[in-house]
Amino acid sequence: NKIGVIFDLDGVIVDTAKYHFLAWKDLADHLGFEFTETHNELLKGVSRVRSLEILLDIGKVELSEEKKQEFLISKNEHYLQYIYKMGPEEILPGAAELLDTLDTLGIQYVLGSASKNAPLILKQVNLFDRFLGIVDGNSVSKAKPDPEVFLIGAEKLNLQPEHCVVFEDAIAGVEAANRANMISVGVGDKKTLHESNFNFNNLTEIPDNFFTEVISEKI
Ligand code: G16
Ligand code: MG
Repeated sequence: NKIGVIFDLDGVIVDTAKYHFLAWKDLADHLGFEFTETHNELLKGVSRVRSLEILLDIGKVELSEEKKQEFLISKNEHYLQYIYKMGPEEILPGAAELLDTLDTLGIQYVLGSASKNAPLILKQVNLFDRFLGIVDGNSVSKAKPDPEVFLIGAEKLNLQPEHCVVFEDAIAGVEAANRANMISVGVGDKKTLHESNFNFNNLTEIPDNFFTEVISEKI
């Protein structure tokens, strides 16, 4: 029973949500309304365009298409200032060890992220070359919770969806994995991610026999 793994990026491999927050908050300040960390939760795993729409809803602000495009560009430029300062020390606990384990077991893995900056971020933390493939916000036409991003991931792994294990921190991502007929592993709060097939607070909690026994028994 050959299996493969698909990793989400933000919230699983690195925490870029804190940089998205700073850049979105700056835009909200500019537009004259409050944008909190609680609001920021709503943007996790959501595409850039959709994030702006949610932000504008929060501030009850209406903008022309032209203005929206302008702010999408300036937000991303601001966000990238933080990304360029990232290094391998920002890899989340357990992530590098998990990739080592998969290498040892001969299990292949790809990235399945909503971010259009995913290749750059992986390069910043020196993980780019380790992934068999990258499916990101540039490769999909439908954002999570649509399963497209993970189904393309399965193609890259050359595996049936049922043989793919998805690590996700966002509700939309868990839903996308479930809709793709994959095994979903929620990383983070169990109550929030209750739809996932398995759940861990972080990647250090994954038991040694997870791939060799737990997952293989499920498929
Ligand atoms: C990430 C973040 C989202 C962000 C999205 C798009 O998704 O969680 O908050 O809006 O990427 O990012 P960008 O503006 O870089 O294209 P993921 O799927 O890696 O968790
Ligand atoms: Mg995520």
